[in-house]
Order: sequence, then C-alpha cells, then structure tokens
Amino acid sequence: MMKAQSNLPVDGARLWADLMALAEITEPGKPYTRRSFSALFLEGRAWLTRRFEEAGLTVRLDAGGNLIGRLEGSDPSAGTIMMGSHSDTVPSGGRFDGIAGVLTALEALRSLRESGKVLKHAVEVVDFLAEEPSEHGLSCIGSRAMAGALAPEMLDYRDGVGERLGDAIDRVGGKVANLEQALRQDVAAFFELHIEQGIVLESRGIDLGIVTAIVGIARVEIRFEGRADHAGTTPMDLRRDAGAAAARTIAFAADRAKELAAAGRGHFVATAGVVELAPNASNVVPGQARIVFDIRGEDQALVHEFMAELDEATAAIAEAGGVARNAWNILSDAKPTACDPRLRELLTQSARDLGFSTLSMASGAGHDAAFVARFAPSAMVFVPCRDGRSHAPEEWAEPDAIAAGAAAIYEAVLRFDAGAEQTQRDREN
Ligand code: HGY
Ligand code: MN
Ligand code: MN
Repeated sequence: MMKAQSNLPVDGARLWADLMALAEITEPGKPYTRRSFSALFLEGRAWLTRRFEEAGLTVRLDAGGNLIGRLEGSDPSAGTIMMGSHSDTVPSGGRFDGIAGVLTALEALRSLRESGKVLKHAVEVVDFLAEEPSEHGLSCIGSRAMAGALAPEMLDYRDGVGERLGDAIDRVGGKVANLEQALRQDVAAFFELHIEQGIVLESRGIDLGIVTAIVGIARVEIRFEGRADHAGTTPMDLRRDAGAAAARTIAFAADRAKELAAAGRGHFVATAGVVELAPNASNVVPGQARIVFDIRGEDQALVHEFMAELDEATAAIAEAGGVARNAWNILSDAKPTACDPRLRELLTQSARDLGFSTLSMASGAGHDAAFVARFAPSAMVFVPCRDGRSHAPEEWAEPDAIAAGAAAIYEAVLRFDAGAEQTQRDREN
C-alpha cells in the first residue's frame, strides 16, 4: 500500500474533492456514465471550465473541440508544456479513467501558480474531446484533430440517431471547417497521468508506472447478411443464420488471439465488444449481424497478421453458412507509440526523488498521448487501480496514489522547464 506523503507539492485533498465532484455529473442510475457529445458531457465541461477559470487559467476550446486551460510562461519562444487526458467515459465506466489525468494536470497547474514559480514555458491542461469510442465509432477524436489525424471521411461517421461526427464536434464548440487551427507546433512536452486499468502495479506493490509504449489499436466492423425466417418452421439445413456466422467468427477470434498473446511478440489482445443481431427476436432466425472488433498490440505487424486471418476466416464462415459478408470496414488502425525516453527519465527520477517506487511498463489501453506523440515528445505515468478494474463502476484508485502521480508530474514539469534552461546554457557555452 502506498505510504502517504505529507510534503507533496500538490494539494491531494483538493484534487480528490474535484474528482468526487466531477463524478457526480453522471447518468442517474447508471454510474459512471458521461458519454462524449451528451448533455451530461457538456455539463461536465462547464464544471471544468469554471475550475480552470478559478485556477487563474485562460480557457478556450480549439477547433477540434478540446478544452484548454493555459498559464503563460516568461519566454514565449520556449513553447508549451502540455498535460491532460479526457473527461468522457464509457457507458457504466469509472470515475478515474481519463478524469484523473485532467484533474491532476489542473492540480499541478494550480499548485505551480500558487507557488509563485514562473516557468519559461507556458503550461496547459487539456481535456481532449471524446477519447473513448464515441457513438460514431471513433476514439481519440480531439487528440486526432490536434495531430492532424482526423480524416475528412471520419467526419461523416454517424451515431445511432444519424448525427454526423463533424456536426457533433461543431455542436460542442469545435469548428471542423477550420480543423487546421487545432494543429500545434509549440508543444515542447506532453505528460498524461492515467490509472493503469490493469493489475500489475497493485499486485507488485509499485507506487507509479512509467509507460514505455502505448499499444496500437485497430477497430474492424463486420456485417453478415442472411435471411430472417421463422425460428420454428424453418428446417436447420435451409437457414441462412447471420447470428450463427457471428458466433463462429467471435469464437475463432477469441481462440486465435489467445494463441497470439502467448507468441512472445509483446502485448496482444482482441475482443468483439459490439455484437448486434437483427431483428433481435427470440423466435426469428437473425437476418443481419454486426460485430465490431477491438484489436491491440505492441507489434503492429502482428495486429495486421491477425486482421488478415480474421478477414479470411469470416469469408469462409460466410460461405459455409450460406450468408453474405456484406461489410468488412476498418474503422481505425492506429500504430503503437513509443513514449519519449527523456521525459520517461524525468518522470522516473521525479517520482523516486519524491519517495515513490516506479516500474517501466507498456500500456494495453489506448490514450490521447498516442496521438499527441505524433507532434510532441510524450510520456505517461500510471497510478495503481484496485484489482486492475476499469471501464466499470468498481474502478477505484486511492487518494494518496493519485496525489503521488500529480506530484510526480508537477516535479517533472519543473525539471523539464529547468532542464530546457540547462540545455539552452549548454548550447550557448
Ligand atoms: O479503450 C481504451 O483503451 C481506452 O480506454 N479508450
Ligand atoms: Mn477508457
Ligand atoms: Mn482513458
């Protein structure tokens, strides 16, 4: 268990109060749910805006719909140190996934301002829009926009009620007509705190994780078209059962992914998190089936090998089942991302000098840092979460652990700023 530290440079109690207050803004009876683009999400954004303003930050929304709080530095040529994560949740998710990263960044900035220290760099806290897969089927929407990776065709993805993603971004304050304004050339470093969403740190009694790499994530949508028929009168050998094709596909993927996960080629996982049948009635042979796979790996070649096998298997399953595979859509295919070695070292040293143990580890979860890393050196610090549970209301992290992570980021920001000065002096000598 983390040993509580009293002399941290951040206010852990204030940070915890923020976390619990934002957790209150959730769908009643379905904790904790604050889906991107929803009215509740906007209520959470309004709360964050007030907290950013109370902390003395200048606040804006960029063209990608990202909420940004900023504290200017003493040297405009030094650029910006950015921190942040996301405030949206999965359905019935947790109170810490993403939210801890936004609020620890806010706490670090508040503490920095209250300390009277003025950094050379400007410092920002960012709440990235829609990190979780939105109802349109896309994740990391705001950080993709900032990285110039929000492709025009993605803006036409529609949600369950037919709203275009581009219209949704505009509706929450972005401006897709001027997406290029979201691009950043000024970010010198990015730090993201996140709960681990796994069990490694807690099970090994380590205080903080320093992330080496973030897995690449591909999402594939598959549709089968059979024929809806009476479930009682249609002979088995005449059925064109789209549901049976989906079931065979999911079983194939689960077995094959388990084999590849043990192949010694780094972290590898795959799951069918979305399975829809139509007309979805117990006494009707399913005429349609829709599956969305989430496939992740540290080794992108392995992800692509698995996708090729899945493509082949589903074509054979469709053929054998007398159904058509009428959609094979690669919704997204983000490559694995290495975290910046220098920032990792800064985080590790900062954590250790504050008295915390650290472990270098990969991230099986995707994060906004994976897109920020396309335009700025990026690093992540993980905080243990109880039983490794996440994406569930049971998600929990200890107040002291969150405060430790905030302190490590605070310290790493100071050292980066000072280090830049040192590097500057080295360059000049
Ligand atoms: O799915 C993920 O890895 C992240 O929580 N969006
Ligand atoms: Mn998540
Ligand atoms: Mn997250």
